[in-house]
Amino acid sequence: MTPLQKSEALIEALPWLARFQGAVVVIKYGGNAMTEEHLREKFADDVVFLRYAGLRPVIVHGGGPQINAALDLHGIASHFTAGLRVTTPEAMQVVRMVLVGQVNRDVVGLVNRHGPFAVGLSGEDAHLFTAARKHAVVDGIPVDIGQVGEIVEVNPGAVRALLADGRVPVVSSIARGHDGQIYNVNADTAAAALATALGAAKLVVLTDVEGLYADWPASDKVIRRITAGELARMLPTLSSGMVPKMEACLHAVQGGVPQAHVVDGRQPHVLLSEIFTDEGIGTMVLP
Ligand code: X2W
Repeated sequence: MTPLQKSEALIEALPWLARFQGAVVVIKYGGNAMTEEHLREKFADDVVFLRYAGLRPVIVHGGGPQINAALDLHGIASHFTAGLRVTTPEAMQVVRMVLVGQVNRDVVGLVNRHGPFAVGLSGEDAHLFTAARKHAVVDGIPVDIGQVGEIVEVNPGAVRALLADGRVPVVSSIARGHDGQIYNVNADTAAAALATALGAAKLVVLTDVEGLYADWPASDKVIRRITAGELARMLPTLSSGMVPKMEACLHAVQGGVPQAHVVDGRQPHVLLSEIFTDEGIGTMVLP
């Protein structure tokens, strides 16, 4: 790239810098998007870039594959129903240990290579997420999926305080219940609930697919833009892994977040491409 081309690439970001100055952007960092070391570092670089550019990024992380590996080591099998982990009390201990004790620490550490920005918290902290037991229904039949939670209340005070202090909150998707139990919450769902409660300008879900496919598996054509209404009609036809991600985007937009995106975390610097370029990337959900 010539110096002029570099300058032009920077100046393309100007309208977006102006538009998102001070804006809260909730980023869901999926476990599938964090498997490669060089991509992890680029993700953290992007987050710190956003922070220096005057946005207020908040990370909600997943860790599905990391939980699977740990459950394996403990000799516990992994089962999913409708995209959600069937969470027995013994699995719950592993889920919490991996998300809060391992993945959260890793993400905080990556961001903090750049300075004292990231502060990790579990959804249990300061009543950030309160959940009730989720009752799953598959083909009209109720299915017991254990300690999986549905968020019923978000208290974003601790996150707001960290943002006001210039920090980057890094949140694990564990919730407390009014009943004294702890709950495993799908991280896409948790990110959407937090984006809504914070009045975020954007929700960006980083995953390991290019976006929402128009006609999977017949074609790999990605839908660039979709309205909440169109998405709601499409939801029942989606594959189970895609459902929590697209539901999260739908709920965030229905909850007042102006735009929600599903982007491919396997692409380097995908976060910057999404926020600062005219073309955008992945699938955008609009009201
Ligand atoms: C998820 C929480 C982690 C998650 C789980 O136990 O795998 C439920 O399914 P990814 O990497 O974003 O998939 N919880 C209830 O969502 O991680």
